[in-house]
Amino acid sequence: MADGSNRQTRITSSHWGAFEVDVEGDRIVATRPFAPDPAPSRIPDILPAAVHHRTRVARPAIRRGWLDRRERAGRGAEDFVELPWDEALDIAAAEIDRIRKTHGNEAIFGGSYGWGSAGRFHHAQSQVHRFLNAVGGYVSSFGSYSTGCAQAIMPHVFGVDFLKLLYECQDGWQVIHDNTETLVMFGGINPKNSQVSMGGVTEHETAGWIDRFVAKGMHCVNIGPQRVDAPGGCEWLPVRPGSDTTLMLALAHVLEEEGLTDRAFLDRCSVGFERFRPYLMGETDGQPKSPDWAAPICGVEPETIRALARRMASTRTLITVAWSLQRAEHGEQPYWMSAVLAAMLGQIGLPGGGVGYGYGAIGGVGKALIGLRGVTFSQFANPVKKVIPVARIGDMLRHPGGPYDFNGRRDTYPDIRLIYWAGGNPYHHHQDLNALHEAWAQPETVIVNEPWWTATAKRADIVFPATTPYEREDIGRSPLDDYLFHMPQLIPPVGEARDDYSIFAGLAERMGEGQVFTGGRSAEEWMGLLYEEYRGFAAEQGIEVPDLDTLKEKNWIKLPIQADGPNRTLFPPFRENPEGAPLPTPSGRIEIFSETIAGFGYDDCPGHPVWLPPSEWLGAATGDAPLHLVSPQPGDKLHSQLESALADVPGARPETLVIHPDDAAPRGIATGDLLRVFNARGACRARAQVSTDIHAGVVALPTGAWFGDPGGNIDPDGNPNVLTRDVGTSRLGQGSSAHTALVQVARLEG
Ligand SMILES: Nc1nc2c(c(=O)[nH]1)N[C@H]1C(S)=C(S)[C@@H](COP(=O)(O)OP(=O)(O)OC[C@H]3O[C@@H](n4cnc5c(=O)[nH]c(N)nc54)[C@H](O)[C@@H]3O)O[C@H]1N2
Ligand SMILES: Nc1nc2c(c(=O)[nH]1)N[C@H]1C(S)=C(S)[C@@H](COP(=O)(O)OP(=O)(O)OC[C@H]3O[C@@H](n4cnc5c(=O)[nH]c(N)nc54)[C@H](O)[C@@H]3O)O[C@H]1N2
Ligand SMILES: [Mo]
Repeated sequence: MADGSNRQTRITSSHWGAFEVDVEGDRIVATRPFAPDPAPSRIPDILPAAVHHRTRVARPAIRRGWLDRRERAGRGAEDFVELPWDEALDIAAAEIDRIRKTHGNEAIFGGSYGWGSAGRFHHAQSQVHRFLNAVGGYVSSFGSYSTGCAQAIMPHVFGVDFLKLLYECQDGWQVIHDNTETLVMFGGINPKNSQVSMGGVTEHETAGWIDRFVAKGMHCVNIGPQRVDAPGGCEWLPVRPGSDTTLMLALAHVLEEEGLTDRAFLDRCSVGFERFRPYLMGETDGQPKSPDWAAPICGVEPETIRALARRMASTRTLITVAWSLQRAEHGEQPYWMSAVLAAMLGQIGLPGGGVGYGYGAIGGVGKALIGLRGVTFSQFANPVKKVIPVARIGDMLRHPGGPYDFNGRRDTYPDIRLIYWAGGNPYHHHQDLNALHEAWAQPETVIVNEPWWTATAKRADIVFPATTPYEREDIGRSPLDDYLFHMPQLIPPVGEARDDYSIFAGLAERMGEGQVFTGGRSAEEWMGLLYEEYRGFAAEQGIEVPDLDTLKEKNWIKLPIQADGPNRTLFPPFRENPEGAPLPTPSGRIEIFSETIAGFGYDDCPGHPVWLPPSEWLGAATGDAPLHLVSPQPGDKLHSQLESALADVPGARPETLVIHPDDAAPRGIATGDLLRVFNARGACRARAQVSTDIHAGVVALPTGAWFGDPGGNIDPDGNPNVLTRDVGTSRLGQGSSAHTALVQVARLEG
């Protein structure tokens, strides 16, 4: 659409939703909300500044010490030499070839975790995996920083893949609205987080639904360290981070003591309650898990716990659990215990009852949609079978050949000589970044495709400038969303940036696998082919999707895939007939006690849920580190993306740390003060925001500030991962324990 000037306006899609983009010449000049979105995200506001930012990688670049002497030392501290594409690709291809021939493909780490960009063809992870498979394979990773621990524990409990549970077996918002009377939200349901969804969320509806729940009189309780984790109108029950399992146990104890447990449901639909009950009642360890026991641990009064338990037993109750609870040491326990509590309430399988995970974590959870196969680019099979739990990359680099346990198997870490990263930022996402920086010196070579000079790009040896989605054409589609987009190329590539596809095609060709990687097709040809395939799948399900030319013309369509009524795929039929429609667990029922897990013999994850205090929490606070740090997702962006432009806004950095007046006053801290946040692992700056919306003793610093340059003893912009601990959740889940950290805070003078 032209408006007389040379300004063009188009719609595109992103992880944070669709938006209008104004383009003048080769520049993005403005963005505006997409009209059909009832609650558009403001994240795109910063896009024009970010896309054309001085921190864009302009040309292929190779670190000087590596180029001259293949020197490993100096990553992150040395300057780069810019080279023409052909030369840089020659060097990288020869190096990958050398590593695979000398050490085998098991020496290449291509886990390459990260969100990259929305858009189905130019999905960076698919591209890097396809390339590495075409040249012999790579060490991959299992799970995610989002839900790695849950993905390990929950299949033992309900039998199904955790993501399938979320997306296909949980009630949609309408069913909750129509049936739930009490909504008990551990970790809240935060509309800030539901701004984003992998691959996009077009109609942001989470906030609207919670408002409707409150308006209709549903009792909504936000249980967590921060009031702001749920919208206004919800009751806030402050708890100390890491202690939710004790509150859940105490709720279960009240049910048992007051005869409120649904024994008939437990008998028909679960196994192992008789093994769990003696622990709950204190027969095995002399300690009943009563409200009086839990109160000083979690910070909730015994009478409040009793009243909540009675309310949960006497009304249609849905327990929801945020993903943050399992991104913490022993994160398996609150996840498993919430399922046990829901089973004791006996409402699993009833509309609007039972338990659900990750509502609000991303915008797609709760949208009731008919499952439709997506647009996917084949990654081929990986000839290398080595897989590490994704958040154990630091351990892998520190302990080549070292043993570790994971979900019942014992394995050894590979000896990694080359890391290839595309579409992620480990110097954003990993814990204990100072330790990662040390471990990062281990491989011989690090190659990164990135649009921006992130902390990860700066710690690479070879950096290839990648395009952003606005500089190439793509298809936008998420299985958790009911829109389909043609994402037009809006501007030419910035600098000399190339698409990941073209970068990998160039490398594959030099390694003799060009034909395998590209199949002889251009990106445009692939898109046409994959789109036709997708149309075919949709047609098989009776859903008509226009041809690509029509979609290009329309820019976007809404798909007729809204599901109505309760989701009946798993729990309702099981509840109706546990013998006829068993769960895919070993017993066919909900596993309150798991023989499988007990058989692993892990003291950090025994056969039924238990309270295991984390190594760092308020119960273990010290004089040096007396405050619990939670590091939630940032409200104004997605992870570390677009950060360099946000950081330009005067006063925006360092990041804001929320602190309770009781903790601020003795330290002489007022809102706006510059702070030093520190512990034995590191230190960063932050800007104080004193607020009663946080539990005393807890501080919150969002993720996403770019990790600074090495050598400094304080991270200037406030990246919380200089403070967090790099340990697995347990030997079972080995997920990230980002939310388990104690810190000290002081005013920074001068
Ligand atoms: N302390 C703490 N740490 C956490 C968490 C926490 O709660 N607390 N949460 C964790 C979670 S759940 C997650 S998911 C992770 C997120 O961690 P990441 O997903 O690694 O973070 P992003 O900033 O989204 O990184 C994506 C990178 O891809 C780049 N990119 C974008 N488009 C393209 C493209 O087309 N091609 C290429 N080659 N690159 C592209 C972006 O510029 C960006 O640098 O962080 C984790 N870290
Ligand atoms: N705007 C925006 N939205 C995002 C993202 C983003 O980067 N930006 N990232 C997306 C991604 S990748 C993911 S995985 C999801 C993550 O979704 P979540 O894991 O649910 O999100 P977090 O922000 O880590 O944590 C939510 C809240 O949990 C609370 N919390 C922390 N520890 C505890 C605890 O022990 N007990 C209780 N009860 N509460 C606790 C904190 O107060 C925190 O604000 O968010 C997604 N949404
Ligand atoms: Mo995530």
